[in-house]
Amino acid sequence: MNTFPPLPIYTGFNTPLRMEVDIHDLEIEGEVPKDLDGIFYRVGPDPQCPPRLGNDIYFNGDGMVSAFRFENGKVGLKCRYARTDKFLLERDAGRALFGAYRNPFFDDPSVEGRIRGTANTNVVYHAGNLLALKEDSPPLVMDPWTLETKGYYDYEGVLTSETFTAHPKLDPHTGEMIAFGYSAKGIASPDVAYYVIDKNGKIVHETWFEMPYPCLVHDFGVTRDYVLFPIVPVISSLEFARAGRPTFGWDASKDVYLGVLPRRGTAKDLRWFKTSNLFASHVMNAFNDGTKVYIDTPIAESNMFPFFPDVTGAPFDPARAKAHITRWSVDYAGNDSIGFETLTTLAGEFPRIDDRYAMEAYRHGYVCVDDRTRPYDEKRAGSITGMFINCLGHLDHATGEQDIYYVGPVSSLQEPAFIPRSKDAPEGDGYLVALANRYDEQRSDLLILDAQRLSEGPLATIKLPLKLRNGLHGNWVAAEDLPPRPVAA
Ligand code: V55
Ligand code: FE
Repeated sequence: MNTFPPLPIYTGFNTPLRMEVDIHDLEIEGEVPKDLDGIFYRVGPDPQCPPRLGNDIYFNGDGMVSAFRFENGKVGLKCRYARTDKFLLERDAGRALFGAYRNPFFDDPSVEGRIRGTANTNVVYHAGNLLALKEDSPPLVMDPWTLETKGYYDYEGVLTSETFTAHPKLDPHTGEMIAFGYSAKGIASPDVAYYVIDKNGKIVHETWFEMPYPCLVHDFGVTRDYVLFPIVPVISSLEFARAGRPTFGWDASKDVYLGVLPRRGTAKDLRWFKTSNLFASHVMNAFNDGTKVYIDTPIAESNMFPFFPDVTGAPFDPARAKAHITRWSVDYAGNDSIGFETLTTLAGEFPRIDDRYAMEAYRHGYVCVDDRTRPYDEKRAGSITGMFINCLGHLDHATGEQDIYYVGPVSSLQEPAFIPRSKDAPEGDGYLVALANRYDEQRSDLLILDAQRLSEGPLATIKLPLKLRNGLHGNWVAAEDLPPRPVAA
């Protein structure tokens, strides 16, 4: 009952940590810039209990939030589980009560109707709250200093969508948070709820619409004037779920759509643009010039999620799952076609930007690169399972230049976050922070690189005495934007 099955997602570097950590002053090689004052938050799946059904997908692990506190050249680390309803019920029971990912039909009857979220996908700070997010459930509020969980939040009852994206966008000019929930009326429902939340954390705009088919809508784009919904056929089906198959699957027969809505528009203003089948998930940035609207995402020829299998039974094709950052363009006032321009030869996913330039024309993008032509020492590091990132790439959209950091043959990287050198530094002038998985030592390091000089390698390596298994997303928050620090935090 308390042992994890000996599967790749539960063993080696993926062994669940299940440990909450406080380290006041981590060892550092090199120099952490003394004026960096803030917290790098990140979150990832870390299952508390062995899987109820004998196996599970990586995306269904309980959210473990890490907070790296930077102050005066020193760095501390705090890790806490997001105490979701699921986490608390299972801790109480001493075993897993919730079964498969986004599938309630194989849960213990005692948890029927409970929120199934794991809060494992992103941690976003807005209006004084740290929000731990999973796209199948409402935001879970945590204290930004103590990481104490306050509970799920429905915006004083105004959030009626059952779901809330893990990729809301913060408007650097207005302080608004732009968000949506898909399958907002339950698993595999086609409904999308779109929300604008003001800088004080109040929902000030809402509209509902239906997507062309029920599917996974992991990320979206926001420009100064429009909001963009890429619809890619990672379809969902209640029939699949009831049959005990994965609720989501890849349907290569379906077209791809881009929904474009004015930011304060309602369903009647929504336009659908259309193209043939392709795969996309994360968004680097989006912007508009009048009615011409652009969104930059990695695009692959086919499905990148082997655990959401092809609905026809076709095998997963890793070669066709390689993604390249591509600019989509549409004209809100024009016809329904979509133009595409590939922006790089680098294959990768997990795009980031200098978030001060979100929603507008921008120059600097960063991407996690999977480059199998680089050396990998399988003898020392073990075989690769799942997501693998061995380089960080900087794309200068103005010059087309690429600057690349390679992490070496016994390591891989997790998604970085950009930290501006100062509040008013020019775009791209700052740092990237990223976790490095040291497979040979079963340990993690947090690296700080100069975002303009990635190929020179880290300015500082913050040494962890433990490993943090692959997480999903995280964000830097400057101390001046946080609430006052409580005395003992
Ligand atoms: C993604 C990740 C998720 C999820 C749905 O990267 C999509 C895509 C970590 O959880 O539930
Ligand atoms: Fe994501």
